[in-house]
Amino acid sequence: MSLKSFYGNEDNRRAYLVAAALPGEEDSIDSSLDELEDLANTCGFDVVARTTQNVKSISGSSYIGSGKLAEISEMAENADVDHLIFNAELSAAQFRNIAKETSAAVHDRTGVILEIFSDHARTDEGKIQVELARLRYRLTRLAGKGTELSRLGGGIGTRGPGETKLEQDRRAIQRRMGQLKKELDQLELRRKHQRSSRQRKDALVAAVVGYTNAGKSTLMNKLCGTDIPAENRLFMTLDPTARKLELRDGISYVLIDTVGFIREMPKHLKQAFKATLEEVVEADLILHLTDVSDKEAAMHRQVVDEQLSELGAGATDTFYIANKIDNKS
Ligand SMILES: Nc1nc2c(ncn2[C@@H]2O[C@H](COP(=O)(O)OP(=O)(O)OP(=O)(O)O)[C@@H](O)[C@H]2O)c(=O)[nH]1
Ligand SMILES: [Mg+2]
Repeated sequence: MSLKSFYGNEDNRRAYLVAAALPGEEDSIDSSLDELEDLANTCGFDVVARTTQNVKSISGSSYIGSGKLAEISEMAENADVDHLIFNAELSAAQFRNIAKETSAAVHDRTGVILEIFSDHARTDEGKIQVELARLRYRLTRLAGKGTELSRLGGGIGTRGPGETKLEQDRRAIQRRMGQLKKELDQLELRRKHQRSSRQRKDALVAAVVGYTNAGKSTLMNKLCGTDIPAENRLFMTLDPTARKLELRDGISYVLIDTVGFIREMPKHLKQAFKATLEEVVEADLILHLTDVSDKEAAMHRQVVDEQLSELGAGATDTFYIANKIDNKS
């Protein structure tokens, strides 16, 4: 499904970004919002303003304080802004309570990332992985709703109004997820065969990894003559591409372009893209690219290292590559 059909054919894509900053986060919140704006732009939104509320703790019911929420909602209405994008993964309850307070459409960071992934998936495997992640995300939302409605029903033994429908929805989602997992298992087998035939060819497998937009596909295109789409947009690449590279030292390499990393990668995506990320775990070498012209380069590098360790690739021989050095001021 394209982004356009997901959001309907509406023309108004004007959006506000909304963040809560905990004590100690006041300084880093701007760069976090810069990234959210890049994500929103990639998703086709036109960000017109951002609001940050400094809070002692995140509100479990509405993420930010209810007074601030009412203020933002009124501002949005007056400025003809139809979308509020929150800089977090909202819980089911937060989502519902916020939606009650505003006429604007409510989005969270995870939802925006999932939409970008959905729009950029090209292969069968990529599409299935994204659909699985989106269904898991929907299921968490439904779970919250179900609990609330069954409480409305009066407790044990009685069914809440609409609960049956919710149960049906939940079961339908679970059925679809089961189907998708089976399909994914088949594709994973094929991927494993491809990997072992690559290993038999005596080539060194090098995975090109890095934060999203670091320049991985551009490097791969230059070195291997591939034609992977490379643009100044986040998560352009979801599906790995492998290509042979013969160097003058006589060693044969297979380079693999991979999906980018981001801080606080939604857990549903991590889970769904496990098979793809196996390519990185099984590689002989890691070429870790960092966009050194980005003011958050050090954080990007740390996030990627942490996520590689989490995947089990922390001990793989790694070459750190400073990219976009021409762009550094
Ligand atoms: N100035 C400059 N720009 C670069 C360099 N390498 C890549 N870019 C640009 O950076 C943007 C992102 O490049 P990609 O190759 O798509 O980056 P990626 O890491 O594959 O990104 P994702 O697949 O979205 O995670 C593109 O607009 C490239 O033209 C470089 O060395 N210098
Ligand atoms: Mg890429």
